Amino acid sequence: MTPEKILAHAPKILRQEEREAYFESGYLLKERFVSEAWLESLGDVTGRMIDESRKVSVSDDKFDIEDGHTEAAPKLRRLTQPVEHDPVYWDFATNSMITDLAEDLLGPDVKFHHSKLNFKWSGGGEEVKWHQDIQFWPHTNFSVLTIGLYLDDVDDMIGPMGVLPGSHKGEIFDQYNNDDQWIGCLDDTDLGRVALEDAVYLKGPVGSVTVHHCRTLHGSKANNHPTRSRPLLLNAFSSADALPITPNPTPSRHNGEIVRGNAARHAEFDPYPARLPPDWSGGYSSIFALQQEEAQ
Ligand SMILES: O=C(O)CCC(=O)C(=O)O
Repeated sequence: MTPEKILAHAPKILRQEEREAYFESGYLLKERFVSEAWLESLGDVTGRMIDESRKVSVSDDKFDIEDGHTEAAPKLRRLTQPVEHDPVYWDFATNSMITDLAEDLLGPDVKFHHSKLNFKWSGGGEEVKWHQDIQFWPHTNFSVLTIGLYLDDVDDMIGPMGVLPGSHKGEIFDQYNNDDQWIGCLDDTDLGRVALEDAVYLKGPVGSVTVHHCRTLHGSKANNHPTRSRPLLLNAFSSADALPITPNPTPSRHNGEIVRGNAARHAEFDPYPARLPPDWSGGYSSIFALQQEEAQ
């Protein structure tokens, strides 16, 4: 759905200026946006997930673990598809203030794409290199976005989400290396052409929410804080009329579910000039493993 058509619908939770600012800059930060009640439920279930991960010694399709993860001292990179693992995560994605937020920025018909919980653990939690999302999951149009929720206070010390304002209106980069392997981020040559000095880092207390457009360049630094992790719960949605054109790299039973309004009767199309991702129909590891060029 185009920004003009979306803006013509009355907003549910944002001010009209905030919606316009999102379409102009490709990102939004809403501090203290999520209620205490949701934060408590999400905190409880996330604590249980971390405990469950103590039994894991190699990454699997649920837990993506860092080197040095042990039962006594877990070190998680990611909980993949939280919505598959506990109904609280699905309720939050589909029946909370972030669903209203998605509707305000995607229009009345909203489709769920996927979710993930990036922990960026204390004591070296990995950086996320600069990348755009749409090359991971190309759609017939660009009305696709990701909403992040900070499950703890986030400041510069623990690797906040960084975005490059306005980059959603620019180039869609090739996220392959010179050996033609997918790396899921810009290579050094492309990065050299990007004005990273203009990056904005989205910080805020627990409950703050970030939104980034599927073409916005974004990334985050390592977390070298000795004790504080940076759990960021991410949920991706699209307008119902944006249809995926490649297999979802992180399949779940909820992929493609309509969470607001109705299914689309027609697809809307924007030209998609970028290169397609590899064929992940047989499985995908994680952005961390791919960006670090770990053995697949
Ligand atoms: O965790 C972050 O800081 C960024 C996450 C991200 O961009 C991703 O997982 O695609």
